[in-house]
Amino acid sequence: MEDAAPPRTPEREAFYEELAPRHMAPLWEVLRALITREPAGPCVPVIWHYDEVRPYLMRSGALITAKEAERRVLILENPALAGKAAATHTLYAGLQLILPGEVAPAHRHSQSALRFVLEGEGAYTAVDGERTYMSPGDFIITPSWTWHDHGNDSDRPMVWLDGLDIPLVSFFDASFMEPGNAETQLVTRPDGDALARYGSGLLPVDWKPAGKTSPVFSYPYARTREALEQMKRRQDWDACHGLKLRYIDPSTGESAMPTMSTFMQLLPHGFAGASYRSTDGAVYVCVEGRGETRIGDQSLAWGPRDVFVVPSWAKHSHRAAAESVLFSFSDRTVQEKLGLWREERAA
Ligand code: 1HN
Repeated sequence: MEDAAPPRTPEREAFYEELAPRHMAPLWEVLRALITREPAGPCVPVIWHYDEVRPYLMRSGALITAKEAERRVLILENPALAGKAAATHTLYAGLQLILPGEVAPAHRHSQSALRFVLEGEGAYTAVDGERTYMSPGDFIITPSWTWHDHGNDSDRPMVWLDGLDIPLVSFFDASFMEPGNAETQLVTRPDGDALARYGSGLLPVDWKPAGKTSPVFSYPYARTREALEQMKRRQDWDACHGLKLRYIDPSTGESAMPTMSTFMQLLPHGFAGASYRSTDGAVYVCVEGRGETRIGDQSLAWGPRDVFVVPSWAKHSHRAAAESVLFSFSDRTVQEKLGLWREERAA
């Protein structure tokens, strides 16, 4: 295939003008833009430093209540996707604030959501009748079409990163939403119930999966960090990823959520990773440590609670100036199911 479109001639132009009102168009004029040799999406690398973002989040807290806002969130928009409520081509990210005594009322929607806790302790999110109390570094799931509300009974602000598959669901034009008829859903199960039943290497003997999302909806940081800590002892580092784990549905081994993959990785002190790229653009959060991620000719320097984006198919490498832990999420699981996912390591 030639790299340039065929030349336009007056005769061709006249023909195209006849096609337009008939809702037809010549493929050969757009073929190269449609079928690119490599991913060529608009998404660019970007970082939000928590120290810079936090004052704006707190100002939003003075401006509107969680109840009035329904969800008091500052959307993290990719600069190349301004106004589109997207951090990458397929993923939404935002920072949500809930102040002491506030409630974010119950609703449900087709979009799946993940929460990654950044600041505060002891606010809860309720999913399907069970409350999970949140601590920094916890990864919490709100599965598609489950009732969820949040509340902060603690005496400090609570902030978490929301990750949703909003752009993906919009692409399929498959969005449904329903407000709850009570602000807070009825608690029908004790805290920790799901983790005990499904997240301890055991399953209730006659249990059958009811949906496509992990029955464990809270993955506490203490457990994740302990796994990484134990694994460190073998000194078995991946050249690109350090030690990288994926969160799974323990009943299937699949991604914990059907539309988003989630990961936690540890980079040892002094790590200088090899270059890597994959077709899943990702949103990262630094949980601990400090370092930088080089993406093409840019360098994003990160520290705790900073959020950054690595676009699809962008060559990147991580460096860690101190032992560091990074959480990330992407659409990898969707691409894998569709046979589209690719990766490439530096030769
Ligand atoms: C949502 O339901 C939450 O439940 C957060 O906390 C962010 C962004 C768009 C649509 C729904 C939440 C959201 C959202």
